[in-house]
Amino acid sequence: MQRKLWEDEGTLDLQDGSITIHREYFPALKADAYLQKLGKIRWQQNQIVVFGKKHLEPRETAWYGDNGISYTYSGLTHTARPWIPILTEIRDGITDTIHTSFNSVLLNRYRDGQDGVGWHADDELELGNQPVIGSVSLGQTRCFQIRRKQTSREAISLNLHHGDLVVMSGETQKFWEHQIPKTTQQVGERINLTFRKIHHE
Ligand SMILES: O=C(O)CCC(=O)C(=O)O
Repeated sequence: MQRKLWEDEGTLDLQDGSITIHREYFPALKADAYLQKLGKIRWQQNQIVVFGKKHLEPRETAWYGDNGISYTYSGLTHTARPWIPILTEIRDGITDTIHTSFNSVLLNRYRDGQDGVGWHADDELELGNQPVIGSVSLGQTRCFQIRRKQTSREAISLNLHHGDLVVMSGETQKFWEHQIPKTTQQVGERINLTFRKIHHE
């Protein structure tokens, strides 16, 4: 059930979490150039196991980061490829803006409306206690939904546009989950980058 469509810029105060949206963080021409370049990296569509059954993820992904960084979700361990200049440029800009450092980035490529990501929280142990996640949207506008874990089925929807930056912080991953639902609307490619800090013991 859709409760609210958030189209503004600024911070969505979740009480036990915080999501800040920087609209057009990258101006259109810059965002166009990033989209074009990132379309050409080596994308892969992984097979995941959900409730014992194998599925292809409904999107393509790529994972980059510092040497030795790996990340496990949905039964898959991803080993980071070494940073490439376009990703360090984007990473360093976000770090300057929000004063948070990142050692990895997970990229998602939604080829059309049939690609998406289901309800989840980025709450894996290796992300630490109150992870700060910087998430860049490039390409087609898609709806990003959040809802409180367990207690409510109501979702807050945010349309994420070309060049927007979303920062999730505080207890967001502990108490909230998010998704990019599939859509029957005609939408083209969207690339999302989520910058993260992985802690390896
Ligand atoms: O594509 C998005 O905006 C969200 C991606 C996401 O939820 C994730 O990488 O964990």
